Amino acid sequence: MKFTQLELRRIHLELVTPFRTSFGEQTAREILLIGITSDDGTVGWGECVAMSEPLYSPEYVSGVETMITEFLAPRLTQRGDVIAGDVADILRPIKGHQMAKAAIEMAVLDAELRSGGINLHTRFGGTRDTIPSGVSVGIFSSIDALLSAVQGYVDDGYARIKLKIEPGWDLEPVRLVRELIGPEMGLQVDANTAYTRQDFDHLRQLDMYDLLLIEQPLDTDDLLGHRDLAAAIETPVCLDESIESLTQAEDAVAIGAAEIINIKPGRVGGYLEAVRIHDLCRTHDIPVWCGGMLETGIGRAANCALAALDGFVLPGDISASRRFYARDIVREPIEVVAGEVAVPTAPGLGYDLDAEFVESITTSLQHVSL
Ligand code: NPG
Repeated sequence: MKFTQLELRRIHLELVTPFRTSFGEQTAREILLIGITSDDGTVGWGECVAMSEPLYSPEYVSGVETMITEFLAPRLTQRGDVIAGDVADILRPIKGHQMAKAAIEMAVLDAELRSGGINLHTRFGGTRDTIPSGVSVGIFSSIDALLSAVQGYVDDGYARIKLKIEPGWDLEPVRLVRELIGPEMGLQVDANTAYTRQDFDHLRQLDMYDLLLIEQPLDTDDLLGHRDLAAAIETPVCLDESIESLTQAEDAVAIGAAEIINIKPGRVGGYLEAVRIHDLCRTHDIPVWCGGMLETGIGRAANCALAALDGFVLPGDISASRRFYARDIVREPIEVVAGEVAVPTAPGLGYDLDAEFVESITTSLQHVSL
């Protein structure tokens, strides 16, 4: 397709409740939406998962804006005709910046699918029409507050619980949540790199709570540490932050550092790389699941199509829109019914944008000619 314009639109959404992880607390989400317009007037949207500050990964919203306007958009212009399958190669000379690249590829993919009247779920070929929904539960200032939040999510019907942990907020919360939800319900923990190689004996104590996995306990670049931890504890070690590409996934699997992988399309440079990582993991019998980055209905819709692929054998962090937002920016917010989310089937990524609401929460807007 030939594209004529790129729109960079920053929106502000308040969270319904603060979300605290080992790297900080969020009470609102600044989200960069990328709109791309083709010469036939089709508009595709991408949602960038970068946060306002570089606390989860090096990328952040203002940096992504600069990256796109100064370096990525000109590469698209130079190329002329663009299809989604070529975007990663077109942008490859620019090092890193996976989230910025992913947002562009996502917008092109949406436009391409919309103009062909096809849905992402169909394009990916997922065999399920609904997917199990897991919820991510932040760190609380008291155990009582945690337990009451978890009970609320159990009542909402979620299929599994993920608890954010950090040193000082791990064994006791996990023990009490396991007691609350019973032995059958899926439970996993996410440390967002909060532990070190000195913590193996401590983390081994989590083995008694029958967790599905422990996610990213060690530093992003500590692959060997994760390999050693995987050998030292029974709880399966899952990588998130450490995996930014197919090559890194291959390496981590080869050395035994990733017994499970959390696939986040934004983190790995796009949905198409996410599918390639899924395919690799299937070949190696490595279970995968789809992570979440507090996406709006745009990202949630696309994540559903990805999570419908066969290798996604664990529930993803694809919760209801209202888990984080009182009002979503799409007309049909994601809902959880009996622990499952229906994979959207409208043309494109699968949602219908609520343009008026988006306009009302826009905090900045730039246009770049392509
Ligand atoms: O359900 O969208 C969701 C949130 C899931 O916990 C979640 N995401 O580390 O996986 C993570 C965490 C995160 C959120 C990371 C926002 C970075 C930004």
